[in-house]
Amino acid sequence: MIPSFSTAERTVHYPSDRRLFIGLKKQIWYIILILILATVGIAWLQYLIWGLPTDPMLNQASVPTRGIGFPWWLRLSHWVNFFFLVTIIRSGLSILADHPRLYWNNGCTPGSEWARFTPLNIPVGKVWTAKEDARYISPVLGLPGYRHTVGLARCWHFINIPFFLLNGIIFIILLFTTDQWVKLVPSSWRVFPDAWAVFVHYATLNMPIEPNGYYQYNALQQLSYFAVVFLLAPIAMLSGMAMSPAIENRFHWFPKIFGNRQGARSVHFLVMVAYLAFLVVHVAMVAATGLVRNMNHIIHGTDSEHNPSGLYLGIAFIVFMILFGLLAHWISWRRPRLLQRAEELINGTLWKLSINKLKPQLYYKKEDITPFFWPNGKIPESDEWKALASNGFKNFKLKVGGLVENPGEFSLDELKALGQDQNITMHHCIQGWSGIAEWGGLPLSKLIEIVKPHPSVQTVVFYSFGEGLYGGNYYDTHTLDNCMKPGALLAWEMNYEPLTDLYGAPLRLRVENQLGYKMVKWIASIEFVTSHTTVGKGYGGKNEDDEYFGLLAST
Ligand SMILES: Nc1nc2c(c(=O)[nH]1)N[C@H]1C(S)=C(S)[C@@H](COP(=O)(O)O)O[C@H]1N2
Ligand SMILES: [Mo]
Repeated sequence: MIPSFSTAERTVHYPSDRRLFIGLKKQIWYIILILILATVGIAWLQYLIWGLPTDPMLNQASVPTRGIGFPWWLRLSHWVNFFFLVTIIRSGLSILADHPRLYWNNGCTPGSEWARFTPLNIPVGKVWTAKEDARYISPVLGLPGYRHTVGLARCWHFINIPFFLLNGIIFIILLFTTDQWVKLVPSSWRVFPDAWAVFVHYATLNMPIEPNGYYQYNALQQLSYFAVVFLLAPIAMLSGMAMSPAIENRFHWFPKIFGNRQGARSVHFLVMVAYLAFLVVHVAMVAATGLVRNMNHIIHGTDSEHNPSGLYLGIAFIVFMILFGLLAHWISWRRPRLLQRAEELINGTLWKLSINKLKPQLYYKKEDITPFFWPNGKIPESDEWKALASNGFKNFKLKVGGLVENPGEFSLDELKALGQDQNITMHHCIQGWSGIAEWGGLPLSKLIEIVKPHPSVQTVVFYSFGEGLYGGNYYDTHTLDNCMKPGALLAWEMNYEPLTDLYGAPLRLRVENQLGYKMVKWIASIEFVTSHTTVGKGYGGKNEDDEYFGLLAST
């Protein structure tokens, strides 16, 4: 089922260099080593010196009478959760591959990453864009896989999230309105020493007495299930939200929960690793501690040791997941617009009603400016732009038109005479990197005031001199409303210097509650229209048209 790529797509999505590479900083290996020594190592020491601790099950007086069994809602939400988790993780891997580096610093300085999934060092003395840095990931692992498929991967990731969340909320409500919480929530601090005792058993390969999961879990099992529900899920959500430009710009403190925005991205990744580790151990333990009985628990809700139908149905569910994976692959490559439209309907609507309403606040200081700022996009190759660039854009005139009372053409000097703001803000690229820079330029609100758009205008289109990834003019659109928000600028200055060619000279856009792809560089003209659907292919921008990015870029 290889998708039918055009030649241009093929070079992007299916490059000749498809090496898989996982590289961790030396310090990370030390941390992993210390973690192993502090758990398995100490367990062995304890075992060899003092012998096995008492199995907590031996101290147990009676079998619990509450929280027994596996009611239908619990079984259902378990499998629904598994389904969404797999889809979210697979699409998350595709997103990760688009900027295959993880950092703890906001500027994503090359070389400072603690983990990287690319064998390439960033070449010096040559422009290396974030898009060139994207890596291939097999479509067996990633959804949709291949290279630079972040648009479709985000569709899958985000469409699933509201349902994943809803399933979790229903589960928690039912957990606490029934007896079932008793089984999952530890009721005494004893759970910690007991869990350790169980761990020492496992780690030294002395299998402890397993309670029948129908009635209760062992202490370690209870603690890990509890952590998956009450720690991993909330941390995944919070770290995910902390990456949203709309949220980061409004609530400066929010990403600080994780140190900073890249800390949030790193934690988001580590949560995924924790989920995967849990999944592997969980499945192994289910198999090792009475597969048939355990499968009957979670499929039928019965405690039968002999009837294998629970196991068969469980396997059938895995087959269903694989078939769904194939369907998802087919949809991704044969019906991508369907996916894009579904994402806009579900998530676009949600963002429009919530975080997109937030107004950015300007709070970064000069000392926050990051030493590095990834470049992206193709420098214009048109003769027109080259001629303008060759004499410092003295002959440049920004054309502003469309449904306005006062259309006009403005030279850089004329624009500068209209006003200038200087803002220090964080840039969030859809690929995952960020950077903080100062931007100086004309507030869009001032320009809008002067040209006076017609009341029917909802959308502002920014056309570039440059081309998109697959050719054709780069452009993007913004709602008039977002253009009026604090920080929205037509910038001619970056870090107190005139904008350089690489970063978008003569003019580039800043709309701070949106992702980077909305911030058109090398702006040639601006048009006021009633709707984005009348421009280009009608999806709201060059990346929206060709790469299935979202119309709203608040997350
Ligand atoms: N004309 C044009 N503008 C563009 C792009 C592009 O490819 N062409 N890429 C966008 C993307 S994806 C990002 S992240 C930012 C990158 O800006 P930077 O090069 O200053 O980091 O520019 C945006 N503006
Ligand atoms: Mo980007």
